[in-house]
Amino acid sequence: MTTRLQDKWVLITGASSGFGAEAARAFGACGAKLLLGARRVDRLQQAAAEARQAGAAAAEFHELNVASTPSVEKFIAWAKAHVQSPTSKGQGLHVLINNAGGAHGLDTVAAGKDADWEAMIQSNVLGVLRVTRAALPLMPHDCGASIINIGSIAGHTAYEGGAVYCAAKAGERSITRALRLELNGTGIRVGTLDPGLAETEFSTVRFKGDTARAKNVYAGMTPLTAADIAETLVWMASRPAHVNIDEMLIKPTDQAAMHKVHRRKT
Ligand code: NDP
Ligand code: 8X3
Repeated sequence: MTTRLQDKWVLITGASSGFGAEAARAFGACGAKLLLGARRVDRLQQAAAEARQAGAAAAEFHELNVASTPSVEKFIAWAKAHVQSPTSKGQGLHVLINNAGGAHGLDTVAAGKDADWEAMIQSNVLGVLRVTRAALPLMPHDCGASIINIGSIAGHTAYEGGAVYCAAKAGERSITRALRLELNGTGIRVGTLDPGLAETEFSTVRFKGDTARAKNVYAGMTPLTAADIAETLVWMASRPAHVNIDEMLIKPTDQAAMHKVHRRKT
């Protein structure tokens, strides 16, 4: 029997754009109750409104910087007040999606910048650890709860200019694997969804606002969309409680491998 998401609390980090905002809509369409976090609160407000429009039973949002332990602790205290409120019937947090992250720069190691390296490790690695550590006590055992981390094809294959981002996503994969071992016996499912090229704000952030360069990443090919990822997240979280989707690599059909992308002449 599939796991029902109706009226279940779903926490999504990085819900202000891309995969996270679209996941809010997709879980909202299942009637879930959403807890959304990111640094841009105006964008969270928009994502929450769209999720309610899609059918969310609730869509709450709060500022979150996963690079800061105090910010994560404040955010999870806020989340706890929601999931343990008397009207919540003691359900707890049913789905945790560790999505916040991204790449900063495409410099070689020789030309790398400390600030970019630190931002990537902070959000993609330490952010996942901080949020998971704080949220775990809110998650019920033996009823199909899920932790789904967002990895990347970059965690499977290194590429020039991607040393730290690739290392960060490979780290996310190892964290996911270790956590699955640690939580064995609790009934909490642990998985990673690892996308290839997907057109979101990812490349604009990587290239520090250079939208022309960002657009060029997807030139002549059909990338994944945020909706593709959101739909897959809902599918993973709604499998029967005894089914754990460990690791899923999802790529555009035009991307046969990291370095093999078919591009049509435009
Ligand atoms: P976006 O740039 O559209 O979204 C990134 C999200 O992460 C934003 O909501 C941003 O919110 C949030 N975020 C970043 N840093 C922090 C932080 N320190 N604290 C809190 N929130 C943060 O890109 P995507 O939707 O594509 O990216 C989502 C995830 O998917 C990332 O982990 C990315 O690495 C991964 N990914 C992306 C792929 C792609 O090709 N697009 C492919 C594979 C994986 P805000 O700035 O408001 O804080
Ligand atoms: C994002 C995909 O190939 O740009 O994780 O690293 S890629």
